[in-house]
Amino acid sequence: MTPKITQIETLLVDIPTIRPHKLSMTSMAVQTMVIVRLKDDQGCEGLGEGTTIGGLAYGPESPESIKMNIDRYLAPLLIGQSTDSVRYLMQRLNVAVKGNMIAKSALQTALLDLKGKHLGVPVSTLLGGAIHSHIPCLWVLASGNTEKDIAEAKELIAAGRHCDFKLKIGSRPVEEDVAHVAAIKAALGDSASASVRVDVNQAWDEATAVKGMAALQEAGVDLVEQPTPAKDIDTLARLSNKFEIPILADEGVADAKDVYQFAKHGFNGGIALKIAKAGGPIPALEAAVVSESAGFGLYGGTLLEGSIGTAVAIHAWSTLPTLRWGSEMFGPLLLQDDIIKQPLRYHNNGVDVPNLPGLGIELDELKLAEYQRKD
Ligand code: MUC
Ligand code: MG
Repeated sequence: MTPKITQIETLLVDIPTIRPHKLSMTSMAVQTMVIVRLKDDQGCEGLGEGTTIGGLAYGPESPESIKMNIDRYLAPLLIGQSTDSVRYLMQRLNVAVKGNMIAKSALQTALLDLKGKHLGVPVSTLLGGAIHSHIPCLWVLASGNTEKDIAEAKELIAAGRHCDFKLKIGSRPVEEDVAHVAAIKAALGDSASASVRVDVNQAWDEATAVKGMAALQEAGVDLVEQPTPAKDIDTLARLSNKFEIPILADEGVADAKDVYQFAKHGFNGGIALKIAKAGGPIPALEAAVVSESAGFGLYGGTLLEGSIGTAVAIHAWSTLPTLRWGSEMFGPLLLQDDIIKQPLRYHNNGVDVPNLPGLGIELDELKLAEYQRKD
C-alpha cells in the first residue's frame, strides 16, 4: 500500500550568522528557515526547507508568509493524499495556489525526501541520477570591509575550502564598490587561481552598469551577477552583448519560461538556478534544460538556505552534466550552528553530494528545539 500523508508541521528556526552578511538591499545577522516535517501513515518523515533573505527585502515571500501559507493553504491539499507521485502532488498545489514558490519548494523537498527514504535511494536518483559526487562551491565575501574580506579569502584558500569568491556590491557609490573589488582581486592575484565575481543584486541602472562593468572588466573580474533590475530583460540583454565580462542572470530568471524569454530577448550569459525561485528542484532542473538549449552557462545558486535546502539543491545540481560557473551552496557555513546531526562535507573547494536515502540528512532534535522560534 502506498503511504498516505497524515501530518505537515512547519517550524520557524532562527540561527545567527558567523558575521554580518551585507547585500545591496539588507544586512543579515541571523538567518530564518522554515523547516517542514511531513509525515505519513507508515511513520516515515520527509524534511523540507523554505528560506529567503532579509524578511521581505529580497523577494515577495517572508519566512512568516511561507509558514502561514503552507499551514493555511498548501498543507490541506496534501493531507490524506497518496505519496505515490510527487509531480501529481505539485500539480495539485500549482492549480490551487498562485506563486509562493519558496513554500512550494519546501514541500517538494519534503515529498522527495520521503519518497527517497521509502525507496531507499538518494533524492538525486529520483531526479534522474547523479553524474557528480562532488560539486564546486564558492564563498561569498560580504563583511562590507575590504581588509576583512581579503583576510577571510586568504584563510579559505589556504584551507582548501574555497578558491572562488563572489563579492556583494551595490550599496555604495559605484566608484567605491569597484575600488573595493579591485583591491580584493589584486590581493588574491592570479597565482591563487582565485576567481573573483560580483553580485550587484539589481542595484544599478543601465548607465551606472555601463560604468561599473567597464571598470570591473578592467580589474579582471570574471562575472557580474544581476547588475540591473530583475524585470529589465532588454537592459540585461544589451549589457550582456556590450562587454566581454559575462553576466549572470539571477533575480530576473526564476523558471524555464523566464529562461525562454531571456533567450528571445537576445541575452547572452549565465543563469543562476535556484530551487527557491523555481518552486523546487524539479522545476529548477527544467530551467536548466532550457538554459542549456539556449547556450547559457549554468550556476547552482542559493537563497542562503541551511543544510536541508542546500542538500536538496546539491542533489539536483549533481544530475547536471556541467555547471559552467560552479555553485554557491555554502549556506550552512554562514550559520553559527546547524540543526542536523551530520553536517554536509565541504572540502577541496566544493561539497560532497549526500548519497544516503532521501536527502541523506538526520535532524538533531535538541538543536532544533534550541533554535525554533517560540512565540
Ligand atoms: C543572491 O542574490 O545571489 C546568494 C549568495 C549570497 O550571499 O546571497 C545570495 C543571494
Ligand atoms: Mg544573486
